[in-house]
Amino acid sequence: MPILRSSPPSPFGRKAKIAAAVLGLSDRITVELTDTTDPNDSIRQQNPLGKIPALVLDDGKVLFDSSVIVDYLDHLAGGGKILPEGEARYDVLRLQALADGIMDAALLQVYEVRFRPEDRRHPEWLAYQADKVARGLTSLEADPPATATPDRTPNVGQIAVACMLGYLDLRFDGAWRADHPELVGWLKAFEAAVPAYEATRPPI
Ligand SMILES: N[C@@H](CCC(=O)N[C@@H](CS)C(=O)NCC(=O)O)C(=O)O
Repeated sequence: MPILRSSPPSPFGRKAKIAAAVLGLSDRITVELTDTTDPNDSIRQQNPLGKIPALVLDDGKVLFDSSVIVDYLDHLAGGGKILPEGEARYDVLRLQALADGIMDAALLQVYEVRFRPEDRRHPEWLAYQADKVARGLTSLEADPPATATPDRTPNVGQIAVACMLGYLDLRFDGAWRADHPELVGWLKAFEAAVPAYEATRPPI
């Protein structure tokens, strides 16, 4: 059975877990806790980048990053379910890239604070990353993704946006909510339509 290396707070790992759930694959994947900061954790052998998520297949091959994993899960489920074929695929991949990029910029801010002593932090660098998050949210607020509904499997773009907003809730106290009413409503609909979102909510 494939093993998903992840950790509850990881928004990228959450993407893979929600993708597996909406594709009906959760029972076919084991989730194994990973500590990326522990040099003895086998993640560094499995993924040379030492990042999660990583999906260890039965033959020992390891897939990363999250965009590759969700593509593979879609393939396992028959294809075309969370990643449409044809022209629409590129809208979904673009949306995923935007949400992933916002998560990257948010994560870099968290790491700057977590890994650097206070006197060596770089405020301009933090502001540079914060601007990426702000611009990304502004563009999504102006042109929100399609609303998720219970009768349609969400695509990887929608899943990534939900995980990104969830990460901003977790690590930035949901400050985004004040200025992005469209996205607040969008996430509410996603939560109602996709039970896996609540099931994968990271502990505070
Ligand atoms: N582009 C990667 C990003 C993955 C990522 O940044 N994961 C974080 C946890 S959410 C991580 O493993 N950080 C540890 C590190 O950067 O060493 C993906 O989509 O999987």
